[in-house]
Amino acid sequence: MKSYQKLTTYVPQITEAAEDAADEKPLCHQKLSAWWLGGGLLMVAGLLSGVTVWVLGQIWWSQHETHPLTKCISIPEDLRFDCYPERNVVVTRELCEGRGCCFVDSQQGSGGTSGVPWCFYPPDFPSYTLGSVNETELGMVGFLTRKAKTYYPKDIEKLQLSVEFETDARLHVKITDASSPRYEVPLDVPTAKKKAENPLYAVEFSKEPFGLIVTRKASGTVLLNTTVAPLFYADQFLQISTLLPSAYLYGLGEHQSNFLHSLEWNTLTFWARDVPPTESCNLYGVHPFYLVMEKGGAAHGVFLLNSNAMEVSLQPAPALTWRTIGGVLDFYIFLGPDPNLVVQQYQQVVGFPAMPPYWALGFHLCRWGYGTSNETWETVKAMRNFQIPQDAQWNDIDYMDSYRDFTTDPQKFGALPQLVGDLHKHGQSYVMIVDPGISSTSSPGSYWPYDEGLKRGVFINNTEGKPLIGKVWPGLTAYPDFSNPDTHQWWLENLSRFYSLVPFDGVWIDMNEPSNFMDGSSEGCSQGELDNPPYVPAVLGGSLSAKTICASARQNMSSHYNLHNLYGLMEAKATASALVQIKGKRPFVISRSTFPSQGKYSGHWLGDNRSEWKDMFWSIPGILSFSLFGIPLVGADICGFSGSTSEELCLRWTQLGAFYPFSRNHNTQGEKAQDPTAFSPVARAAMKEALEVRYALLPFLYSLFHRAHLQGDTVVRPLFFEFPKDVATYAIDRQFLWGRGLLVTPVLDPGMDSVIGYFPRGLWYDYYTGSSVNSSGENLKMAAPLDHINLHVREGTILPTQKPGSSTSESRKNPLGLIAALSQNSNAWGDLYWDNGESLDTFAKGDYAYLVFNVTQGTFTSTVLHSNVEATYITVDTLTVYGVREEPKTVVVNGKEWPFTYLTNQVLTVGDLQLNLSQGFYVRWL
Ligand SMILES: *[C@@H]1O[C@H](CO)[C@@H](O)[C@H](O)[C@H]1NC(C)=O
Ligand SMILES: *[C@@H]1O[C@H](CO)[C@@H](O)[C@H](O)[C@H]1NC(C)=O
Ligand SMILES: *[C@@H]1O[C@H](CO)[C@@H](O)[C@H](O)[C@H]1NC(C)=O
Ligand SMILES: *[C@@H]1O[C@H](CO)[C@@H](O)[C@H](O)[C@H]1NC(C)=O
Ligand SMILES: *[C@@H]1O[C@H](CO)[C@@H](O)[C@H](O)[C@H]1NC(C)=O
Ligand SMILES: *[C@@H]1O[C@H](CO)[C@@H](O)[C@H](O)[C@H]1NC(C)=O
Ligand SMILES: CC(=O)N[C@H]1CO[C@H](CO)[C@@H](O)[C@@H]1O
Repeated sequence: MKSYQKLTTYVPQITEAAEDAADEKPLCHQKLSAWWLGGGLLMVAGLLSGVTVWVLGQIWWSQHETHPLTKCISIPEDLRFDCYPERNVVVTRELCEGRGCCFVDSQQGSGGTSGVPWCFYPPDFPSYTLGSVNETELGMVGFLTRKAKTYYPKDIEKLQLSVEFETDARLHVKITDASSPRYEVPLDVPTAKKKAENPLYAVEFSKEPFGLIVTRKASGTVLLNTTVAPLFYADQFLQISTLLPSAYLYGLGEHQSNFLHSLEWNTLTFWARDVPPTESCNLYGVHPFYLVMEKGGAAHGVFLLNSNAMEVSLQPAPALTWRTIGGVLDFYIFLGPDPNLVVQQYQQVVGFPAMPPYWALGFHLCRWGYGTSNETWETVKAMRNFQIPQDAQWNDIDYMDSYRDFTTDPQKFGALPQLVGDLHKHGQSYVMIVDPGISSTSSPGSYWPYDEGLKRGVFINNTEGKPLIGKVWPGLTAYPDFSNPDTHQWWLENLSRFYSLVPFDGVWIDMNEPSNFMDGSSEGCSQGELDNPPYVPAVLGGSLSAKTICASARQNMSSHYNLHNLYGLMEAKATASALVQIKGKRPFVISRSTFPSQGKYSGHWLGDNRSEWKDMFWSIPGILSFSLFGIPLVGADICGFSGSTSEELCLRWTQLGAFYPFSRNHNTQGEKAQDPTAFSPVARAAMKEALEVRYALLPFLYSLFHRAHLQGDTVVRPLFFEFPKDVATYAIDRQFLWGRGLLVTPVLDPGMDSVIGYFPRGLWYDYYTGSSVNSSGENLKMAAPLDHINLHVREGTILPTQKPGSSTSESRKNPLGLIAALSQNSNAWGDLYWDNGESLDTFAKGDYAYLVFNVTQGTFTSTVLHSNVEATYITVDTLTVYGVREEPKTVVVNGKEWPFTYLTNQVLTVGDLQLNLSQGFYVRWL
């Protein structure tokens, strides 16, 4: 919706840090870097608490060396692991050697700005030693001991290492304090009952210094080798490094970056933060999960189940360092071996995503600043007038009375209940924003959520045990503590009260990092070790309390220090559960902040992007990454949130956004309208056309969501998931697939009438015409006039489609079409999951239809594997077959001869079928 920076316009008394100015891109976690200028002049540039500081000074080189230079310089630059990751100091030889580390300024090598650390661990830096290892039922346990202290306070001297062979493809490695319990993420994870019998992995240890080595048995590939750098396990500094088998690394969100991460000394930070997406900054969500493609096309994944502030440093060795400031080291390693399986195996641990209601896959429209319910209504009417598909109308915070949750502005939004009634009458849905911050300044007795919240003790407290007060939209606010079960009940009661006034269909939860327009609280934060830990990861703003609440704040389950990154997850859980209780239907929740397992409760939008071409591009790596995180219901604000869009950008973005799993156009206030009706007839028509293609493909999209829900398949899919042996696909993030068979190649630059896309080896059919190209694995240039988005169907795919309507409640009544794109062997396969689109647990209850479509030997077969009453309402009207090489003489449907058309581009169409979906059928061409 909006971030705090916009507040300056409306509540001018709040001052903003320089980094937060709307147009200035904050630089996150730049290290103070130093390089030699002639004559020993050292120039230091860096970022300190959001302010760029330049320091010039004379530093005299000391000849003193603790470590023999040869030992240090013999370590290749790529294998130098940073011994001084702190950013707010200039690392001198004295400081470095004070830690017992090697200091080598690498100006001789790649130069001081390359990222090669000047201060790094020598090979004999003290670490833990592994004692004897005992077999357990599921694997092994051992103790790790450390003799020498490190330079961080409260080293834990004795650790317990447990290794569990949970499944053949899943290894669980946990390192905890051997003597006393530590905070662990309160996530329900499955536990194995017996040891895997034929694991794909082998585990070895280095005892002194301790190291864990995991190899893939089939290829001998070393997936993890933590021997390369010392293990740290202090109370507030835990660090472990590993070599990687390749530089093809993905995941590690939420960040604005290419889908394929750079390993050129790249640090990624994890601490939920409200900031418009910016490269190299910690953003709204936290997903400590990565996937690596190995040589030969196998893939593995690693998940660190830890919710503390952390960072991951990547270096070109290739190697990776995890650095977290609390909790335990709790790793899950997934062996795939193909990337789809890795993501499935990850979701077996964190949970499979919820099945969205069907309407959630329709087109959503929102803006901040409609101003009134009538203006919102006018937009809906304009969309209907032009017959542009729309399923849901949304409102941002302007619907509220003084920005307070669970209220409506009695004047401006007085007609909201009528608007919602009208939406429902037209088979459309209503979604409104709810922020977590609860206004704390209304006079007692006038604002129940606060009064009652206080009474029930549902707010997060400061260290004095009083509700912590920050500032969000309504002004001063308290923050509900969603780790407290009582809070869920209070949240439910307020949502249900509001529902009786405004019968909404879904909830948009924003600002749940949680965001705060002040740092910490209205009274600042304590000076204790939670607010000022010995090591602060590279968070934007330089402090854990930057634009959020104090880390020392007290929540029911633990400190905010531990729970911060879980705020959005816990709020989503409370909200989804409230929706189920209120409506008794599948909940629809879209959350800004996310954490592993979020997909069970909500989808995600990529936050406050800008109306710029570049931001449109960033959305693709964004949705691809969230596919890996098990949150398939994801999209970016179409046409851009902040700034002013152009017709061309908005048109291209609507074409791309028609293929976001979650497709919403959203705009900030004060900018020109950017809904499809706001543009020229030509642009409007092209937008409508793109959305109609989406609506036509919704049965296919819905079936993909079913597979995601059932077993963790991705919906939007990177090309390499389908072509893991084709290295040319590994860096692609300007194209993506829906499932295994629909390739989307959007235009991402202005002024283009063509687009270049990569086509992996095989036959690809133009979705619109059925004409094919036979690619040898090459880049192809295609026409891309303004009214066209390129879509290609992979050989062997069958897509179920449906005649589009003005909303899904309309389109769902229409007949289905089937598009079969034949492989070179003239086969194809597809499926359809169909149910009423809104009931809970339809699959578990058996209230669904599931059909498998198959083409072989000139025969299309629809096989009904499961059926229910919904399927009997639907007919199949048209079968279109792409790649029928010879014109058939006859077509036979269920034994009867049938009329058909055949085009020279090898497209066979059999129409007017009127076959009931719930009954199997065949179509044969001879
Ligand atoms: C391994 O077994 C020995 C003998 O029973 C025991 O003394 C030791 O504590 C065990 N080690 C671990 C890590 O459980
Ligand atoms: C693990 O890394 C260490 C340190 O770089 C190296 O000596 C060792 O050979 C590696 N082990 C394997 C199995 O690759
Ligand atoms: C909204 O429109 C209705 C009917 O068009 C009108 O009666 C009502 O006064 C309007 N409400 C506002 C707040 O403008
Ligand atoms: C916060 O303080 C209230 C009393 O103001 C108390 O009821 C509640 O239990 C406290 N919550 C936590 C997590 O300390
Ligand atoms: C947490 O919430 C439960 C349930 O309301 C309550 O019994 C318990 O005292 C709370 N604990 C703290 C630390 O607030
Ligand atoms: C499609 O039909 C062929 C031939 O009957 C069969 O071999 C194949 O297993 C079928 N595929 C599916 C997915 O049903
Ligand atoms: C603002 C609002 O609607 N608050 C409601 C929250 O829920 C309680 C209990 O149902 C109601 O009494 C409040 O009016």
